[in-house]
Amino acid sequence: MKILPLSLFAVAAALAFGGAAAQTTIRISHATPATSHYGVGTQTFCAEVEKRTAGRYKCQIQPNVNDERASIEAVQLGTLDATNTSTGPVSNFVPEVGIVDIPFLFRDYDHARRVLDGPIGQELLGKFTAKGLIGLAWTENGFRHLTNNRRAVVKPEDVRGLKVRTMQNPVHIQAFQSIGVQPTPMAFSELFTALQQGVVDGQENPIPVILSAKFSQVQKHLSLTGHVYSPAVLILSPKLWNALSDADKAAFREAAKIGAAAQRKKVNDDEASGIDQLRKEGVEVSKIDGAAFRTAMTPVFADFAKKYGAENIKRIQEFK
Ligand code: EAX
Repeated sequence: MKILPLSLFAVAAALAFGGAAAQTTIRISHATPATSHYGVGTQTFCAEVEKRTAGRYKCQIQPNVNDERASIEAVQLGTLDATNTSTGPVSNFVPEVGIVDIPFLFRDYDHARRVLDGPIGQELLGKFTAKGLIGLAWTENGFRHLTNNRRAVVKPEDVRGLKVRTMQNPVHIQAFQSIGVQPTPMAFSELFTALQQGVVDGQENPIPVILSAKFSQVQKHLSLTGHVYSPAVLILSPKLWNALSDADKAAFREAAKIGAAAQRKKVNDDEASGIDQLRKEGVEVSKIDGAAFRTAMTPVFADFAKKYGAENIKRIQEFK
């Protein structure tokens, strides 16, 4: 028997069953549990896609697929249709995106969200296309904070010599090195065990991730460093995107915006209740001297300005 490509098979099946519209299942991954901010955002996106295409598209969501770099690769290859991922590994694929990973670039959530939803964010999404990826919308991971098992970190000196897992992100690695941290880049999938076994002393992630990954079981200290905003992005494979009609493309874009809003709301909620929750789970929480951390990173900012353009950085900082 000749094996039909899946899409032809779907059409043939639809015709055989009286011409009902074919249904396509989108396989979409995210790194954290289904109940986390990524889960909420992805489920909302999927429900909206299904609704706005009258059920012609629906999702099969894969939570806990926690090697984000591998997911992006799979989307690029077309073996996975979509992923909702932090920008952690993204600049390895789309170098220009590294600019949004610069520490202390965004003042607060409002600033970050407005930049990403405005012209700068849309220009950056446009850069994905040449790399065989469709950047559909900015979702959100959140401001990252440092946890570790050695000591309460308050001042930049306190991080010297700490072995900290970072994402596979060149900007983060360089920034941490500049203040004396020993960065150990690894996939999120390896992190819990690495913390448990003491392979690294600490890690840094937004409150929603620290909560949903249950890091309180393996980390003693949380410092509210908020050292960098961690954007996330909904990425589609061109294979899926190019098969969509213009109307369906508009439906997907709208669905992605609604998904992003739901994900951001979950980040807000987790931020509001999460620190108390972590305290209850036995984590010691310290506030930090933010200005001192920013000053300690001054030399590395000059490097980032060279790499990404001082003007481009200023444009983000001054965006109203
Ligand atoms: O996107 O790898 C990370 O630390 C990410 O923040 C996490 O997987 C969620």
